[in-house]
Amino acid sequence: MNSPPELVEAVRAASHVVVMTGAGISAESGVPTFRDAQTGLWAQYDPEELATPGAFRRNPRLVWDWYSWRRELVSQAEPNPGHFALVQLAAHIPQLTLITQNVDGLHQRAGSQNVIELHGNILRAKCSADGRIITAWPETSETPPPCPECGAPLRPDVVWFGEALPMLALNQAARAAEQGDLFLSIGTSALVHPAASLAHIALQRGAVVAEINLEPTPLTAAATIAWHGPAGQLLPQLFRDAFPADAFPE
Ligand code: BJW
Repeated sequence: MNSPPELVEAVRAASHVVVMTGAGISAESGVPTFRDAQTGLWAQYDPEELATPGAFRRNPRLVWDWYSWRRELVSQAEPNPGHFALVQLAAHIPQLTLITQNVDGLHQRAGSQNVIELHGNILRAKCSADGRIITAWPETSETPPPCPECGAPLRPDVVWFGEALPMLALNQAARAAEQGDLFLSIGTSALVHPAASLAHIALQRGAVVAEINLEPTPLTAAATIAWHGPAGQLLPQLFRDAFPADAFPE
């Protein structure tokens, strides 16, 4: 299945591509999405009990253990052809800004650089008292483990519902959305704000907005181009169609 010709043209013509990814790009690495009906995390777990500041206040042990389970899953996952295709794309376009809602670090492990993480990273923790970022913590009998600096409970360094996104990351992402000439929304249900607003900022600024996702989303009707299928297949195909001379044979 070939890429939509207008998307191939837009990729070749672009001087600044802005890519925003969501959980769907890591699905083929075995990392569960959130909202897919059968396999998404929210089909099995209640976000109100696990992914809000109130949940952590009420039951820090439950929340820490759930994130430890997910951290383990992510540690065992490997980047897939979708992640790698974005690394190749970045090498063929004058400027590519990669924004992700994912907390799994798989883009970086694939080789992408300067990834803007809007919702944090599950492999890091932070102090629940002062927000200090902690990248390594000793295993102790306490759950959650205490902050090595002040002893307050650690929490995962992710953005829960009702929390502000990291200001620097959000500002960088918004600026890129304003400046790019092609915006790719990949593997996201386009439901969670402010991340979902970035595609609309790009549209308002006249960029071509292309959705690459397994299924239609609230963005589909507004997008310039919508291409539905698994990102791990569509992104390598897009790279092959846009830059055939540099693509590895299938
Ligand atoms: C594939 C595929 C394959 C599958 N290939 N595709 C405006 C309007 C309405 C509400 C709000 C608004 N502004 C703010 C809100 C509230 C809220 C919100 O957006 N709620 C909506 C749900 C209604 N937003 C917030 O609370 C945000 N904070 C905020 O706004 O703060 C304001 C504030 C300012 C100042 C001070 C204080 C506060 C924070 C949002 C944080 C989101 N956190 C989570 C958890 C992160 C940690 C963790 O991992 O546990 O982030 S929730 C979850 O959703 C996670 C994701 O990053 C995020 C987005 O999900 P994503 O990536 O789109 O995944 P899915 O599962 O939804 O979709 C996957 C898609 O992939 C599907 O479409 C599949 O079809 C597809 N797919 N396989 C291609 N192989």
